[in-house]
Amino acid sequence: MIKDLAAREDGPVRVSGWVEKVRDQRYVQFVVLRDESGAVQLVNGGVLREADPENPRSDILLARTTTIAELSHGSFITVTGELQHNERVKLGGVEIQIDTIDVVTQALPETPIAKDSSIDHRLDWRFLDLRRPEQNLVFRIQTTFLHALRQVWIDRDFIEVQTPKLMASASESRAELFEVDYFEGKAYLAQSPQFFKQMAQAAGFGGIFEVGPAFRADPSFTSRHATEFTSVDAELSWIDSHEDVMELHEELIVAGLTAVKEKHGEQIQKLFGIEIEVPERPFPRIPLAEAKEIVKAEGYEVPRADDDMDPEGERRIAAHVKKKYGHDFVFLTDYASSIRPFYHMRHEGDESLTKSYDLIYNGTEISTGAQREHRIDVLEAQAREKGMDPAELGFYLDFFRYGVPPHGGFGMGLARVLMLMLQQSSIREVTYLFRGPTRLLP
Ligand code: AMO
Repeated sequence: MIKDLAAREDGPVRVSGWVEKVRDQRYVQFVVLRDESGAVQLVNGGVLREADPENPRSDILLARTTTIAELSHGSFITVTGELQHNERVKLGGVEIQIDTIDVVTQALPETPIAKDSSIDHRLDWRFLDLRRPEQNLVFRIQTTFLHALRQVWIDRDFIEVQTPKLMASASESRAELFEVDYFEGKAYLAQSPQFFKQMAQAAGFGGIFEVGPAFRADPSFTSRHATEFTSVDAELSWIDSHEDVMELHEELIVAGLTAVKEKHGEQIQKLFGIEIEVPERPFPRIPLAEAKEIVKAEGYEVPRADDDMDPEGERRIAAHVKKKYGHDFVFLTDYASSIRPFYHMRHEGDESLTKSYDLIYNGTEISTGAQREHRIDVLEAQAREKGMDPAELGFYLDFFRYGVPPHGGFGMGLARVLMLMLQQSSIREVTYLFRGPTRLLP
């Protein structure tokens, strides 16, 4: 790998990578070669522009000079040569004097995207866009983040599950449901593993987690919505309230951000110009009604008749929390039953509120979590109240007829976490292949 060259001694080397830049000067040619680990400067000191009968290596030198002169940006080449340490070389303090060069695949001469191309145009050419070092870093960070979360789950003895993405019913709002032909009938793409996470509780699995796709037929074009996204889900039994779910959630976030900072902090600083902040536990918790009062007192009235918080309200309460507690995260708790799904447990003594929360990171929602209603009669009543079809829900309701422990969990949008962590303008920048209402390609 190119990043390892600086640590090697001078001598013969063989490297492969993509041509990033060619400087073809009269007596010397330079090539910047990049692989996924870094870049190195290649030098051709033996430039020969026309045959020299006096020179026994004339053919070789001429061919090498021509090959380099014709290299297009993005071509993939393999080079052998002499590695030399040279302090004056800015790129890693080493260069390679080229001996042989093999053009493995020559790229078309015009690269279709540039750094300043629009996001939509870059997404058309996502494989080229992903060659940028900062894009490569995004997915290394994602790998590290998920690995750290998995470690927490494994340490807590959680089981990993893969739930089906073809379903016979909706689990969230019917408005965002993708319907597909399924032989003689219809199926729906899973909006969330919700029902199957809960099934694992009825099955006696205790703590479980899943990292998998979720689908939402959401026609919006905001910076934080996709029609397909990776959902990070967990569910656990024997909880007393949603507080236990929030504690697990905090532990995961702190572990994930600590690992990212330790492993990639320096690179993130270099390529994104930002410092990763690992939050202190516990994260602030504010009941939603109180959060609305706070933003109102600070001059913003949430324009929602339905008791929910709007994105501007989320930004404002996050700014308040940052100022008051120096914290990037806040749990907004106790959402109204009227705007939460039927499976959320309601507060004893105040049926109008649920034992639920949203987690806000740098001003945007990244997660929803809750204690679930496990008492079948209450659950059935709540489903009826929300106008759900009991015939479609029968299989789910059965989970609660044969003994099920109190349980709860959360779902978290992976791309949203990365977007907010790296201060990116859209989840499109941090999703491997974004899917939206007008994007099914590549
Ligand atoms: P919810 O619908 O709030 O809750 O989704 C959980 C989290 O998933 C992410 N998310 C999305 N990300 C990108 N594009 C979308 N269209 C999109 N929709 C949702 C968000 C959101 O916070 N079953 C519950 C979770 C639970 O209670 O366990 C659920 O799906 O980051």
